[in-house]
Amino acid sequence: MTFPADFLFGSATSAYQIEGGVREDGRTPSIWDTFCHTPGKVLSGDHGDIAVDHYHRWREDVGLMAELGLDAYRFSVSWPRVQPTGRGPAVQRGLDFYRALVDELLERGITPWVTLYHWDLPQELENAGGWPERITAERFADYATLVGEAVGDRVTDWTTLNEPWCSAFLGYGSGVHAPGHTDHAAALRAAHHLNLAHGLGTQALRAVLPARARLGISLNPAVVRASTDAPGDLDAQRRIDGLANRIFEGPLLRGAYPKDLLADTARITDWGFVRDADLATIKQPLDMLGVNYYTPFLVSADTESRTVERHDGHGASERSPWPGAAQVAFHQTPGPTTEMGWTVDPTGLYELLLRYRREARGVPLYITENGVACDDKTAADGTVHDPDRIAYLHDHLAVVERAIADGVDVRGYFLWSLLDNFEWSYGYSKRFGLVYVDFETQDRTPKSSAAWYTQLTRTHTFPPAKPFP
Ligand code: IFM
Repeated sequence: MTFPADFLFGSATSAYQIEGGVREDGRTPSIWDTFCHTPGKVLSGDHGDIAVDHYHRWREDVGLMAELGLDAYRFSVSWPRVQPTGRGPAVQRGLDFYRALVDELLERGITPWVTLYHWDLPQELENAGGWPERITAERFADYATLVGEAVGDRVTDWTTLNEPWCSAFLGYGSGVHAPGHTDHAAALRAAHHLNLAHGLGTQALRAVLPARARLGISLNPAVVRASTDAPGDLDAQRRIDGLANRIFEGPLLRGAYPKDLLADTARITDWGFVRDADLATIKQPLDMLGVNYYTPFLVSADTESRTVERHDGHGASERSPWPGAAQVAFHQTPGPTTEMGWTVDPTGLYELLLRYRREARGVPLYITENGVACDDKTAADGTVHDPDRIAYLHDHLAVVERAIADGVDVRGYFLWSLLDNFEWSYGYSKRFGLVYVDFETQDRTPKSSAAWYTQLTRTHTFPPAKPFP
């Protein structure tokens, strides 16, 4: 077999991107509802009010997962659905949705992986200051307890946060994500309070979950490459590595923020919001680490002061998401690109797996997101043929296989995403799904990549694939 018999093949989604039903059963607005309904924030004025109607079609969707032969399904819980104001008791109807989903998954032999936070902060908590404020991390721990008590008897695998970098730096730095603020000091405060939320949330979960529970976090670490070996370019690489990676790895894995990061950002903040006990709280033992990977970054020193339009491939903004890095320029990495404009480069995933073998010694790794947006079209016979996605998946999974052969403890892969869905500030213009969704009728059609992935999940051996064009 190419992959070990117990290697987990799954797929992932997130609540706001698929559920819809935003005003049902007591759910209140999250920051993404507010952001989407603010003119000019999301392409074409798109929003997640209906999304792909998973809130009503979840049973059919679990049926699709079973047909695809998925071992596991990673989904996120909508905080404003289960605790609408972000404080106080849970709304049982909201929790019932997730209880039923978990039961159906287990019934079909699919292991549920719960993510507590994938960016949909209750608006009321944002009104009280949001992630730049410590209280939000404390609220998160209460919310974690509610979800842990509701499904902890049936869910073993938990991640606290998905991609806290995006919440902090796209949400409060460049403003291309909700809540749309452009304040670098607030972004750094948010990063710390997200780290703290992970620590407090992990403690809260451990207090209510059985001992078998496995807890972790999903990061979107950046593979940062310097355009030359010149000292200025290497310094740009170091700076972005600090802001993208070590700002999370430092406290999570070593219980300290990197000194160079503190120095790089000293003009923006004195980091006085970090209290003595916080770092020990954040450094909780991890049962697994989730790695999300799409594309590498290429950086150089930039001596010209100019508006950078492409900071990170997450959307254009006049404000960089990178505090204290005005002198860093981002360049397009050579190679073919996806519909997101992201360069296809599987070697970056291999580098990350080696990085975490070293940095997170002894912690099992899972790829909790990897996938590709393609220009998928329905053919006259109703099928959707997506050879480019097959090529992308093949090439990325091939490096996972290589890493395993090289002794890296990688135990699973969650393909982003199960369904075409709401791609944040790009609205419905980008399709990442294994399953094509007609956004008018909500009809679901598995693409040819779904058949390819099914064969892989069943045989643990690569079916044929053409190279990425
Ligand atoms: O759709 C997103 C997901 O919500 C977080 N990680 C990246 C994906 C593709 O942009």
